[in-house]
Amino acid sequence: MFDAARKKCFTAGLAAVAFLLASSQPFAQQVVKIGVSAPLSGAAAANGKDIENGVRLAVEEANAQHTKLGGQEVRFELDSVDDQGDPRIGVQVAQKLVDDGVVAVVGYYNSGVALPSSPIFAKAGIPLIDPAATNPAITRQGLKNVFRIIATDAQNSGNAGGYAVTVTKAQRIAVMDDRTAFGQGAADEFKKAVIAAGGHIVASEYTNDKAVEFNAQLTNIKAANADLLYFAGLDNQAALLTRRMKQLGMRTQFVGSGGIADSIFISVAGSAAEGAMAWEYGRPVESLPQGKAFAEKFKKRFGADTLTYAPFAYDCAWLAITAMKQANSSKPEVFAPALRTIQYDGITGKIEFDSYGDLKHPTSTLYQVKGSKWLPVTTIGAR
Ligand code: ABU
Repeated sequence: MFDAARKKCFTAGLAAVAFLLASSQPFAQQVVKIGVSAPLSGAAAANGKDIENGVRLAVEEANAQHTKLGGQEVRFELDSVDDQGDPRIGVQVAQKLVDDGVVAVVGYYNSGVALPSSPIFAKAGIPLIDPAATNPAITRQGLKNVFRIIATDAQNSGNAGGYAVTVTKAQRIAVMDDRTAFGQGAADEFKKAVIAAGGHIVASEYTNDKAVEFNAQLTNIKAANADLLYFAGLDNQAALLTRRMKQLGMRTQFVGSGGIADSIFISVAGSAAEGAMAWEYGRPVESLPQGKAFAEKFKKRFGADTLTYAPFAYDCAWLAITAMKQANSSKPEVFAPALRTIQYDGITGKIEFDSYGDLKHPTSTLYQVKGSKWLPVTTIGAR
């Protein structure tokens, strides 16, 4: 009898504790979701993972700082989707992020995915911050709250075209692209800049982004006696192209557009990588004040070096979090205006936006492979 009473009392106590815990919910941490859309599977998965991990690191740091908004501690949560580098999937998973209640999104890797997906966030009033996709049109769609913290292809490939004529003094320039929204646009910007600088395009070729064989194009480029080939495509394909150029005994200087100067290119190209050049967005991160520390903490956290875009993705996430802190709110309609006027010292440099949401002071850097390493040659601002 005595035991039964004790048991009843114990059960009632448990119920009271459960009630207290439940009723304390209004004071629990508020969850703030930051979305990521990137290719986490398929050919570009390593670049997509790099972007995702950049954001993950920022989110973990912000949580360790016990960030408060509106007087209440918040917990940032990464909500990551795999857009597979496919525009159709990109649109579907963009809607999923909106439905999940993300307050800001870091994306994209592929310009071809960013272009049809970005209007979904604009319509929902959610800021999109782009760490890697560089087609100029992404920020020229008349959409509110689309930002990009990386030079556009008009800037990067524009710099490349001018430099090829005026500094490299290439006399006979060939261009090849992968027909993606990125590659074709970058090739066009390069050609415009070459012609504006008084240079000569002697061959204009294209492939598709899945191709692994380039005999027809390289035969034409060789026949045109080109002294420089500008390839607007991505790392893995660029590496296969340089291997084939070497097999064909071509002495044409290879110059890549953004998305090539990474360890994937070096490992796939092998000895054909030596001497290759590529124009990449921004300054060499390790030369920037916080770059070395970032590289060390990234390696410690993920056991691997960053590929190319993790520092940009990290800055995108911190930019969103900083705007929330400045506005003291995680509501997109409240903190988005802070993004438009923000002045932020990031891992990748000073971030400040023009009226389109692009960098006010973009830069790009020419790299060359020497001793199986990409080394910076020169950094220049936008034309
Ligand atoms: N900017 C290099 C990544 C590829 C793209 O923009 O589609």
